[in-house]
Amino acid sequence: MVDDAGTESLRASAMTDTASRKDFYSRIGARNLKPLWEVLRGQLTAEPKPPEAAVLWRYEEVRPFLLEAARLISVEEADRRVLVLENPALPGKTRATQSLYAGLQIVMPGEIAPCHRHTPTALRLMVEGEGAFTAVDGERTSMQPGDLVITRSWSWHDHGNGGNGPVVWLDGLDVPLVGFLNATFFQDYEETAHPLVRPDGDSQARYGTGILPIDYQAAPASTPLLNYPYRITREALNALEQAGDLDPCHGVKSRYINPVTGDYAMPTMGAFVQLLRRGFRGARYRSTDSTIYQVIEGSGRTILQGQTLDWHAHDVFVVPSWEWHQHQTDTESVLFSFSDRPVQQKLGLWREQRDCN
Ligand code: GTQ
Repeated sequence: MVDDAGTESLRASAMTDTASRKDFYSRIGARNLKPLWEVLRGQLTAEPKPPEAAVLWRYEEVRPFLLEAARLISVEEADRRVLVLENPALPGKTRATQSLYAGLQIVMPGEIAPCHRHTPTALRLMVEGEGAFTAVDGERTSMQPGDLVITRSWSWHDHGNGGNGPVVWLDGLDVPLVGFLNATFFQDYEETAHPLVRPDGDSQARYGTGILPIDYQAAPASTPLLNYPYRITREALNALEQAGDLDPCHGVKSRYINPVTGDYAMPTMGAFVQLLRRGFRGARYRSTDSTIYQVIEGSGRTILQGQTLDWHAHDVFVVPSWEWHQHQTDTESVLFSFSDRPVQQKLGLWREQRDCN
């Protein structure tokens, strides 16, 4: 329908415009050129628009699948027997968030996940079982539930289980980030296990007690400590809680550090742990680092925009970048979490906002 002559001519010129623009785009496209004005606002968004979704994996549901996987495939064949926690909004991308990977790894009694190394950094948060160990560059560390174990970039590592039942831990790796930077290298070791060249507990004694060997000079990008035992972390959280060091959004929250430099334990992934007392009702908070949480102890919920994630011990969940959220607990709870915060902070990008002071 034509209302009047003016409108008709406007429409005609808009149509010609569209046609001639399309023609223009296709001619420049052939020369690998694109018009920025068609995409500018989609890329320079007013605020972060993360592609990942908030999501929760119930450990109770995943555990039987891990045991089934252990019957289905040997560790020799699988190399790493892991169920990847893939964000449903990033199908086929094998990642929990845009920048980080998470998975649950199961090792059965007597098995050894063979030795290899890669430029992506890995963290393990022990979930269940007794007798697990990781060896990093020839130093073994035994893993108890709640321990954080670090595998720095390009270090040889194999995992084993010297106990009588299955062991499961959460793997967190910066594979997507390192892949984005095209800096991925991977190498298998010629043997299943690296020879042990240092005694168990060596890195703890050297770097993890508040004293350093007198001539130690290195300022390594990743912590030289292999293991952050939960026994020690939990005691510290308790003491801080007793001291009344409570944040309205985070309860008692600390970050894992490289004891030599005071920086984050890993250059690409920030790891955090927080204690939320029973009946905690957190104030709303958001930050630009999409975060993967693992519930070490307790139960509660995280309320996001438009949905609530109910969590119990060992569940894993994702809070996307810049999404308002608040934590609440039913019982006293400890949450482990990790994100790409160190990278954002080094680049001057990280932001946070809170509904409290
Ligand atoms: O244990 O080295 O979940 O290389 C993914 C890749 C674990 C590991 C993963 C790996 C590992």
